[in-house]
Amino acid sequence: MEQQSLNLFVEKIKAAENIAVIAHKNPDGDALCSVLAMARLLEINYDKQCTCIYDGNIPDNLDAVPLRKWMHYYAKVEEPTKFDLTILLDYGTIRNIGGTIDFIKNSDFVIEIDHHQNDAPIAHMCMNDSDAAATAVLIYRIIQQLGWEYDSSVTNLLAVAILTDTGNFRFTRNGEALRIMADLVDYGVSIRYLQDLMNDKPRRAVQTESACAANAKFYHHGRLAVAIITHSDYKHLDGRGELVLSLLRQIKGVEYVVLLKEQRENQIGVSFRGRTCPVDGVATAFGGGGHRFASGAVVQDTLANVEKRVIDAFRRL
Ligand SMILES: [Mn+2]
Repeated sequence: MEQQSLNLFVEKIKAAENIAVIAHKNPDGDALCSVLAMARLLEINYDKQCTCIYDGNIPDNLDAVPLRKWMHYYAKVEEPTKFDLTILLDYGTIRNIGGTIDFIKNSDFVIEIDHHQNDAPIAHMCMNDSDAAATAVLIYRIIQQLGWEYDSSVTNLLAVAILTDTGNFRFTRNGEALRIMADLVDYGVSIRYLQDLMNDKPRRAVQTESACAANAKFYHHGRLAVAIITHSDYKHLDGRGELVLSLLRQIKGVEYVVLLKEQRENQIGVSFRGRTCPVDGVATAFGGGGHRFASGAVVQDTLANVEKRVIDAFRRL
């Protein structure tokens, strides 16, 4: 992190009367836990009470993370509605922001801290690095550079963020996330405890997701697995349906996994996963984005059409 940016960051925090902390819509582990960790860090180090705001749904398996109750659904935020400073974390692109966009637009100053590839950042100041395995990694760098104090909620939150965004370290491309996790474990974090905390989903969610995996179809000599969650089952899905994706990824010969989620009529959420081949290009072709091996898009079309288009897109890969 550039010292100049960090100095301005601290200056803005100190001067702000009210601060919002926001991440992408339908927060995953990194988005949710980075928001909560940042809010707690500003409380510990600067005595600031931040407003943590989200849009969409928070997965059930993240219900027990520390400080979860600090998250406010955007439509229910009453006071304040105008912020001196917004810290925007782990959002990717403006398309992923959702209903919190007005808070961001109305803020006097916006600072973003993100590890997504993003050609059009929207903040006044960016502390981005797409080589970081998670946004929580960037927060840990800030803690170290600024010598911030932290506590066990912060370390547990950062650990959950890193575990979820790296797929339990499967997606790391360098040792940084592992070195940070080593520090967190030395501090007292128990990975087993955190895994148990996340493996505590409603029965219906696990059964819906395993049935969805069981009904998947396979194309292109078994290299592509396509699973579908229809609208009536969508409410039982936990977050993005990571269980479906992880089950199908375990099948011999499957290189790509695609999960189609009928969020509403003619609006299909698509999750792409690549085992060893990248899927960021195909997500971009569908108007989405994300990471090299884990990406997604939201497509306005019928379920049947999106299914056809997906099968066709992978014909050439
Ligand atoms: Mn992330």
